[in-house]
Amino acid sequence: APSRPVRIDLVGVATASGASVRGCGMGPEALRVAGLAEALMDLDHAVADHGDLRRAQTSPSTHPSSARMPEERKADVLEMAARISDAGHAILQSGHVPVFLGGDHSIAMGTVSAVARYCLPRQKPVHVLWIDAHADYNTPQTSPSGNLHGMPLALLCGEPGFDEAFQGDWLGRIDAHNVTILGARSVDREERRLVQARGIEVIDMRKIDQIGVVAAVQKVIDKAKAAEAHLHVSLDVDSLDPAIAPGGGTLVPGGLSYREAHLVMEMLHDCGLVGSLDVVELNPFLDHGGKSATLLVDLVASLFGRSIMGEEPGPMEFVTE
Ligand code: EXY
Ligand code: MN
Ligand code: MN
Ligand code: MN
Repeated sequence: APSRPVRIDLVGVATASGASVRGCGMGPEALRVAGLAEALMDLDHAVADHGDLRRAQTSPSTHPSSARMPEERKADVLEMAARISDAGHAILQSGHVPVFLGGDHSIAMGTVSAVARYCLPRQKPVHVLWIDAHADYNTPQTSPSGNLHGMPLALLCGEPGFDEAFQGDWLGRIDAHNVTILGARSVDREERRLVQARGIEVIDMRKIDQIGVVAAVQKVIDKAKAAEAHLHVSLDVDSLDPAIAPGGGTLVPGGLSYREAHLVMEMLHDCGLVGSLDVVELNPFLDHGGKSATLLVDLVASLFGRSIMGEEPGPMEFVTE
């Protein structure tokens, strides 16, 4: 059992408006079917499921399409981000650990903004660990696709190029120096230029191959620990190798292996700094019999203290009061 059970609040965000492929709006339900709440309760945590944030009405025009950022989809993403930010902020205020179930990765505009709204006024720095095949650092100008799930980090880091419609709690909330991207292997040319110019730390797959996940994750942990930061983990299913996690709309070969991903989560648990989590981009329509959903549940369980021999590795110091 974990040395310190926490209260975990699950918030589903049933949307795919930031993606071009339909289906990740069903992600929250697949994670429930795969036993997410049960796995966490099995670790003695108290779990409350807040159900899903979703639009009251949907029209075909808000569904992903091949058109480049239609206004309806943009409005959809922004409305959802505002609702997520408020929901997440309330959860953090009540001292619970929010776990956001996507939904496409544009939901991180809202999730990270919630964390920043809560932590920064309390002089608590926020470090964002973005575990992803992609950098998600495009702007509307640099994006090859117009899809907003490829832009949330740029928006959060205050990158210019987003019009007035994007004003909100998320804009420029995060210092680029407090972001680490882990597992990247598909970064667009212009996007790469921005990421480098802002000094964002990218631990790409090549680096992981060279130094191993232990050294890679330890770098992040050391940085967050030195800053006494709240660590927000944003886990994109496509960080994982497509062979073990086929349930995503933007798969890239050469991702994290089963054991690498588990070790990342086990180390993150042991560091005791993680105070919030996103699990995004799971597309049950593309998954193979729940394989990716089940893997994600196991990874979340590892992050919250599941270990092979059940030993207690030390106190879990979750940052929420
Ligand atoms: N970089 C590409 C784009 O901006 O269109 C692909 C982005 C995919 C984003 C995903 C889920 O992390
Ligand atoms: Mn992503
Ligand atoms: Mn991705
Ligand atoms: Mn800085």
